[in-house]
Amino acid sequence: MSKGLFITFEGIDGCGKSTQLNLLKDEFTKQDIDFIEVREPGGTAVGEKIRTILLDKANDSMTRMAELLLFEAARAQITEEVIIPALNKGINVICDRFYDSTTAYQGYANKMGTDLTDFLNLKATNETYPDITILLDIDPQTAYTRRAQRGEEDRIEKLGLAYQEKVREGYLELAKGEDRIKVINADNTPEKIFEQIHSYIWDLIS
Ligand code: T5A
Repeated sequence: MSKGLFITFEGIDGCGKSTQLNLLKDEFTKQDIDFIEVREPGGTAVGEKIRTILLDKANDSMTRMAELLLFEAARAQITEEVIIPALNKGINVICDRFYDSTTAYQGYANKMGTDLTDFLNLKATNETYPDITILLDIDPQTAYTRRAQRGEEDRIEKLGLAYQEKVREGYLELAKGEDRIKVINADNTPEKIFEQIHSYIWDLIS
């Protein structure tokens, strides 16, 4: 049996990942393609508890190292409990964020260093790599305006536009060295963005 395809979505806060992920889910469902959807941090009972701690804005005293290790703990749990078993059964996995988020947010923007984040990412995932990563690139102000319509900000969103700019730079730097990362301009209509995602993913499926 061939392994499932591991597809991840990445980008700064409010870049439109969930919107595109939903369009992909609809398309997979229409075409009777087997998949599961997961998100990071979260996606397991343990992971959802860690997510609550990470995003709670009352936890503004959280150190950068504690934050990094909590993201990795949630990732270790979902990778072993959900992602690897699904891929081994031939089920495609669509994941809203994976270890590239840690590289961009903690490695680059929080300056923890990518040597450390690369090492922890590999350990937490038992070297499970995405087959394709869709990076939705957008300027932080546009993403902020979109997010603002939704209301309250979480602990990480509260770090502001300059922080999101560093995250964006981190992602773009990372994409330069990784063929699997497809950078897509997310300042477009959802339909136009999805056309490009569709073409990248169907190249792999067919
Ligand atoms: N994090 C996560 C780390 O720091 N390290 C890590 O290792 C990991 C895994 C997760 C937070 O944790 C951080 C990153 C995050 O700060 P989250 O709640 O999952 O928190 O946050 P996000 O992943 O950023 O999810 P959001 O829901 O905030 O944003 P999305 O999914 O990117 O955006 P979406 O699709 O919900 O769209 C946002 C708004 O824009 C509109 C939508 O309708 C919605 O209102 N929209 C568009 N409007 C116009 N044109 C388009 N093309 C649009 N697409 C969407």
